[in-house]
Amino acid sequence: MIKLYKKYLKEVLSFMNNRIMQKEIVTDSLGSLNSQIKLNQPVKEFLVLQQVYEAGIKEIRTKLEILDDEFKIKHDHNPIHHMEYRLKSLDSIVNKLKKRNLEVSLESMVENLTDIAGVRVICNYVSDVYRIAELLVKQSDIKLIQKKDYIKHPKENGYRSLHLVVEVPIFLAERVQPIAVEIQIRTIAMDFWASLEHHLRYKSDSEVPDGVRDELIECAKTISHLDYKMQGIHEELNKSKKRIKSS
Ligand code: 0O2
Repeated sequence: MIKLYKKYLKEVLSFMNNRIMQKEIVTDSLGSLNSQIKLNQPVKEFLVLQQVYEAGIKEIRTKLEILDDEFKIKHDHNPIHHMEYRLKSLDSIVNKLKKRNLEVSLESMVENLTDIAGVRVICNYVSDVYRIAELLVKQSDIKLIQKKDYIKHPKENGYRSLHLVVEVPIFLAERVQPIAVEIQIRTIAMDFWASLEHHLRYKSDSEVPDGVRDELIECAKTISHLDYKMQGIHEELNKSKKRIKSS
């Protein structure tokens, strides 16, 4: 399988990475690629699957946008600040399967990896994180597969975020395919920390020194404190708005 991939890996990867950078992901990639290079079957199958995962992202994205719009109309507040999306690249899929000593095949990828389609939802306040998660998960066509609450139970390094893996049905021409989508929901402040921590970790070739690790944990605590303080201010403002309206 790897041998077959290797033959076309370079073309496919550069094509896909370009598309992902343009945030268009892989819509009509099959058509464009077919005209550029002669595809072999595994690559074609991979791209077909990529399109289904892309559809999973679109479904979740639309559902979240609808919830955000409705919330704005009803409560004069957008819980979502912004969203980011990504499809896992072919090389990170292969690396992850190898790292877990799993077979490198399309079947194994579908069966074992739940983060091929990823959506990151950046919310304004901590309460928005839970509200959005609850509203999404209770929809009748959404199946919750996994929930990791790193806000209530932060990781040792200070990482905070709510992680969900949900399954959403994709209606194709001849079948309905349930697709797993990983959703990371966190506040702007938590995202600020996670982005910098990720950058620092990947930039340093050596292990992160203990002192730096402790400082990062301290920063995460400060940020969390700030999050709850901002939420308090937001709630106070809401109350005073309501008081003014009713007087
Ligand atoms: P990428 O490129 O970000 O997608 P699993 O994904 O299930 O094999 P794990 O660690 O059990 O592995 O899953 P978990 O805890 O749900 O974390 C998955 C993703 O959360 C990671 O994806 C990161 O995006 C993010 N994440 C988890 N822990 C940290 C952390 O300590 N710091 C930061 N900055 N991000 C974190 P990947 O797989 O790393 O890759």
